[in-house]
Amino acid sequence: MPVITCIEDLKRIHERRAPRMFFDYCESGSWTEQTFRENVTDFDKIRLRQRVAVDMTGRSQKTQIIGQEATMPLALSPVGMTGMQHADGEILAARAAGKFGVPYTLSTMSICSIEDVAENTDKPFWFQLYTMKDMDYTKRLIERAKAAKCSALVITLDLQILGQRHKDLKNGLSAPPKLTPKSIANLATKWAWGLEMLQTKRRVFGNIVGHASGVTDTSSLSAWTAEQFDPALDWGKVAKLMEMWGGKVILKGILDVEDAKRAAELEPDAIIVSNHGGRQLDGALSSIRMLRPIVDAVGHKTDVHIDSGIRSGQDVLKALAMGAKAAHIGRAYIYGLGAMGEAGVTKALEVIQKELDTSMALCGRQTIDQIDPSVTLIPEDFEGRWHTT
Ligand code: HOC
Repeated sequence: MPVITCIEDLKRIHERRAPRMFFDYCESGSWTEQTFRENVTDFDKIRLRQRVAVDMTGRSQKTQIIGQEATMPLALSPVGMTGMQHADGEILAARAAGKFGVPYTLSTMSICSIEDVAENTDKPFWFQLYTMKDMDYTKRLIERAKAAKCSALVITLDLQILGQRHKDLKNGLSAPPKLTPKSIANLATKWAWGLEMLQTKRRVFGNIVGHASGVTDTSSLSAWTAEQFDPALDWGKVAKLMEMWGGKVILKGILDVEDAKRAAELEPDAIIVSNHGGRQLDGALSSIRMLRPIVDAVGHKTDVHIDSGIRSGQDVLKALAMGAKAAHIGRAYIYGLGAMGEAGVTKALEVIQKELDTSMALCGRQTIDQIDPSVTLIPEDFEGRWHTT
């Protein structure tokens, strides 16, 4: 087994181990992938400020996220089809997160169902909700999440319709994979993945098949998704969903100051500055560029989190210094899961915590509440010079 020292190492193993269509699903953005790329490269433009001769003996990354204890200010994002990156992927990721002490968010578009994850883990997890035209089905998802004792509802707002991802269309993405000459040739080289997949029965979208009317298999699922996601979602409906849930709520997918103000009026426990990992509106600004303007506008009313582009503890530190209360990772833990299951997710979390700990120390900070804007050096025009007209 190679020595794993960074998230990039896990990504290389994931790429070798998982079928091409699922690795590509993880590693793609929409259209030209400009936003997908800039989510990462914009973090590189921000620098950290080295400080010396500060006592570093009492270091800790412990914090609270929406009032819940956490080992570090990090949560695992909902990722569709996680159970295709590795058999039982959602259960394994939830277990790793639970043992590590950070929140795990289960996607509506998961392979393992809400009940599967609840029965096979011992820590509460968060549930991410996509809103369907079929309001009865949406309500049932909320009821199922309540019955599973999910400790927060994450409502995604930026995917009423799907951004086009060229790789998924070219690969004929489906779960389980359709057997075509191309996919068979690729699957034949992925025997470890295949052996594990043969040992589980969880190979279809567990929250949907057998629960949503008219869906009995997954062969027509992308068409079903396109037909069923609610294009008419508006703030009034968001307020109703929050009321139906009645517990802690995070609104995900905010990238605009006006939307952030509107979201904050609903008094969620947090909002997530996000462009869906660059998978939706290609050409949108990176999440990290929009973080400070949104924190300045609504940070006094609600906690502001960030996702999209976080691949290291240094990225987490930069986001916290720029006002985020927590960072959410998607690809960074999926690489670990695809590489080596639960142990890989744990490895991803350990890598990020170590990077965060060391970088905080080298910036002269022992605890999360000592992280402030003076940790970072930001180019003058980082958020500026963008005009709507
Ligand atoms: C066939 C899956 O969040 C993503 C997910 C949701 C995709 C729904 C369709 O891929 O960005």
